[in-house]
Amino acid sequence: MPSFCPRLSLLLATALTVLMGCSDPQQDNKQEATGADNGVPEYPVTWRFALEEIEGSVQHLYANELKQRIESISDGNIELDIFPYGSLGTSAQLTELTQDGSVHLAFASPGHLADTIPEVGVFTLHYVLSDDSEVNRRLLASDQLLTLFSEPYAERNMKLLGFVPEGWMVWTANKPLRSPEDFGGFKIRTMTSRISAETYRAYGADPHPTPYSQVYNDLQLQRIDGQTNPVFAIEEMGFYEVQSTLTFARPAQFIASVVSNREWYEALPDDQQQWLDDALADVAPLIYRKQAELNESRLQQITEDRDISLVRLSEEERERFRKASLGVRDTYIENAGERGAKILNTMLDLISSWEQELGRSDPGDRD
Ligand code: 6CS
Repeated sequence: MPSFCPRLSLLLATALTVLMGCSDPQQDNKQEATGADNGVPEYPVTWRFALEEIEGSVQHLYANELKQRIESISDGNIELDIFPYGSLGTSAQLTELTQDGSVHLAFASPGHLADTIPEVGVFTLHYVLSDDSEVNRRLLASDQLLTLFSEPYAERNMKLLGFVPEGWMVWTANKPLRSPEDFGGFKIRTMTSRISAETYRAYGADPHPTPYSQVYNDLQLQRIDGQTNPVFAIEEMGFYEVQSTLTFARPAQFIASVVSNREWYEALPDDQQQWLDDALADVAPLIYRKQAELNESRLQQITEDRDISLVRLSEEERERFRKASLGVRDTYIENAGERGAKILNTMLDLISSWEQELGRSDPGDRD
């Protein structure tokens, strides 16, 4: 398993120098990436897309699909340059690079982003999403939800381009985690926002918010007892090599947002904006299927590679966690205010009405 930290800062410094040059990065990058000097685009132009995950991940799959489509829809006029995790910086740094226009497109996960945009912390809350994957698909694609989020992103100079589900969060540890009591004093690595830590404090755990690149070493050196991520990530980051048990409690899905620099997006010539919108719309339905396939095949790889325990919680066990998690919704609303409350309530209403409409909430139909 590679360790990203030491080379990360050196690479980051080098990459930033290359990306930003010596003059005004925002002005230079806008002009360079729209190709619009004196209003006339000089093709091809290159857009930079920064990922929070390594090659082979869901985000990398998504970026490759987007690259294929944007390059074909634009007839080769747009080129997409993909920067996997480790080549530019941590999630928080990628958000800064997007805000200042050094990268044009990026992934921004709510678990890291919620200190900057408290409203997105809703995706770190447990037992909000449906057990029904079709309901969640509708929710994440709904215009109503995207509209509610567009202002909070815009206020931080980002344009929200869509939400991407990456699979259920799974707990890894050296023991089964069947009840909130099992979390008592348990040192769990969480993503870096305060609300991500609160979610586990509610179970009595001792949260350690850290960047993704540090998790493997912290597990190996037993500075933490466990962590949580979707299966594909547990495999590709090697976490399963240093943990004995995977507990499936389906508390939340890992949801990432795809963002761009807001000013850059708004300054794009109409045809470029249309190409981007069309390419994003093409990739959205595809990634639902691809992430599910990837999570499934990676679980098989893990079990073939190691004799690891898989623990699947019963509905009664999940219900105890759900009850213990409810107080964190109040903390979320305290942080995210009225807008956050509206987002949470809209999500709960939409989920409940689609669950009723589809009438498919039995566990057999779940992801
Ligand atoms: O746990 C994390 O920090 C990371 N997990 C995934 C699956 N993607 C990016 C994120 O930074």
